[in-house]
Amino acid sequence: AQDCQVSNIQVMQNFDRSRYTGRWYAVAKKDPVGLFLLDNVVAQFSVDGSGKMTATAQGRVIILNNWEMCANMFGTFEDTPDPAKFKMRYWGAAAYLQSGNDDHWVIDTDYDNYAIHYSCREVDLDGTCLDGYSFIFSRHPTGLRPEDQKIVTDKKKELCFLGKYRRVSHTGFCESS
Ligand code: FEN
Repeated sequence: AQDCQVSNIQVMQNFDRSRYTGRWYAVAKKDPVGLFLLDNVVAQFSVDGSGKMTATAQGRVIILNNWEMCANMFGTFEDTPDPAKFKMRYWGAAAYLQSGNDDHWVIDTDYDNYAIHYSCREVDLDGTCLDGYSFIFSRHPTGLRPEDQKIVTDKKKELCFLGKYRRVSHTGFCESS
């Protein structure tokens, strides 16, 4: 399936949200149009007593007057009939951070090393994604294991985002907050 139709994108089969919990380091991202997180992106997923998934994310942003800040973001997830597809409501701890409602799809993960996330915000008239974002996550702050790199490259192709990702640097900027 590489026709770039959003409706044909394959997601993780039998997604297990409890195995997905914990800390994930963004190692690469494809940005959406508009405001986003620059780098130092770390996400933390949880599942509460009733099974609902929530998450936090941190990342560096530069606000007005070139002020560097660490953005603390929160997300709550609404289930859909597909266990790997969610609707995510998100907002920031600070008022200047944008909030919104995005699709949140888990494309592939082995739970222990890598995860590939995808969100299309706007589907074009031809069924391809006009505006979307995607994160490649690793359990390891040092990056992906060599054996996971081919899997990730193949999935980037399937998402039609190959060549649109940038490496996410981790400099420790958000580690004190
Ligand atoms: C995700 C998974 C874990 C939970 C969450 C995730 C998504 C985070 C998003 C962040 C958006 C950030 C924005 C920043 C912003 C998928 C990692 C929640 C979608 C919108 C600025 C920059 C400059 C400025 C004001 C605001 O608002 N940044 O002057």
